[in-house]
Amino acid sequence: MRRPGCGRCYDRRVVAAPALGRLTDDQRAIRDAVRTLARERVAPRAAEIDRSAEFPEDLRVLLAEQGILGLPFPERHGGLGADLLTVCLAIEALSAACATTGLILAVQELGALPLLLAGSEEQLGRFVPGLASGRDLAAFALTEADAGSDAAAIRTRAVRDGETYVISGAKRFISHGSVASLVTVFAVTDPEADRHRRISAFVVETASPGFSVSRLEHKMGIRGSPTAELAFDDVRVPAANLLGAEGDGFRLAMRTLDRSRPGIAAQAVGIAQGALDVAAAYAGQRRQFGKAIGEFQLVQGLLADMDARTEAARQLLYTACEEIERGAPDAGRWSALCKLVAGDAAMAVTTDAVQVLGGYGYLDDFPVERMMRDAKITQLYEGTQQIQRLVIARALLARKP
Ligand code: COS
Repeated sequence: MRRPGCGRCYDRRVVAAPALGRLTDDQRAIRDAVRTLARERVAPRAAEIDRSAEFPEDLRVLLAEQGILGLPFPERHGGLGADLLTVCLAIEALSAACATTGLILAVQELGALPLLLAGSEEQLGRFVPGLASGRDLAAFALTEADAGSDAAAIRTRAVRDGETYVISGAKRFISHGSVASLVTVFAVTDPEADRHRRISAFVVETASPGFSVSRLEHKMGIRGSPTAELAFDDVRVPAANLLGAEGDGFRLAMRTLDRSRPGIAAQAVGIAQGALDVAAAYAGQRRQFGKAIGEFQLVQGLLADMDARTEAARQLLYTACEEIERGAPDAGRWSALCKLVAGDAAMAVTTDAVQVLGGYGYLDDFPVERMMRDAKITQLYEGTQQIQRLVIARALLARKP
């Protein structure tokens, strides 16, 4: 059987979504710049990052140097002050080349959001410049082994002792937990309080004595992104690192996810677009029965459905970003809607991309099997698709008639 071209060269075929009239000139310029960077510098590294399962420190430095990690942060503390849609455009463009690299920006935003939403000026001044410059990475530590979807069930404790809190417990499934300098940790400060009032949020510096990474997970996809189990063995944190008031933690976690889930939707749209670009290029080249397989209507149908799913998810994502940014009262619903639709689109589109490539799609010579493995996580993290449905349905049922 003749090999249909070099598999790896498809990694460089991050083409692009069509231009969109709804974007501002600034948004379009940032999207195009990140897209070029993704095509030239990120895509050539994607297969090796997946194979080695090593965090791409070189690409973290690149994103920092290019100011991309500064996008979500206010200008007065060294960031670029980008709106949510712009951050998502950057995550989307990076993820079309490499989902692990797109996640560097998404997790930076997720880990920092509790600080950005509830931090005092003093706290912002202390922590944001390092994050905005990309010198420091942030992580978000809510989930525990027995508290995933039921986030209020966490057991990690924070006990006040003079001017410090002493944190003890363990966190699991923490993206960037082993490479972050700052981790936002959610812990129980008042075990007697109502389950949604027991929890508080703290910025923990990972250099603190008692903090350790107890294990790294071996994963199906996003393999270059370290997912860590964290141990807190009487970690002393200054009381000045408490975000908001004691008992605000659960609501702060929910408000964070309202704003961070679009980042995962953007990652999903990027993965879907990357897979569609490869599949369309392949269908134009691969010949069977004397013609390009793209000339067969069954293949055309696959490509058209992939495009429709990707574009529909993208448009919903952009609308959700605009709604959340304008302070829509049902921001949580918009956030859940876009992650639900985009995550499912990414899974379907990448699966179809493997189908278009046939047996070659199943080989790691081509990027689509990696994209299919990477897509799966977008249906799981930052709330499973079932949790997104629960959030959407609760918002509908809470509407006044
Ligand atoms: N913004 C502000 N407050 C919110 C909120 C939001 N988006 N969502 C809920 N709250 C408030 C509610 O208003 C409620 O307050 P009152 O007690 O004053 O009425 C309180 O928080 C509890 O809300 P709820 O009853 O909905 O909490 P549940 O324990 O039922 O949990 C879900 C709700 C399931 C939505 C939540 O636990 C969740 O999102 N789970 C998934 C967690 C997740 O995504 N984990 C991934 C971690 S990051 S990889």
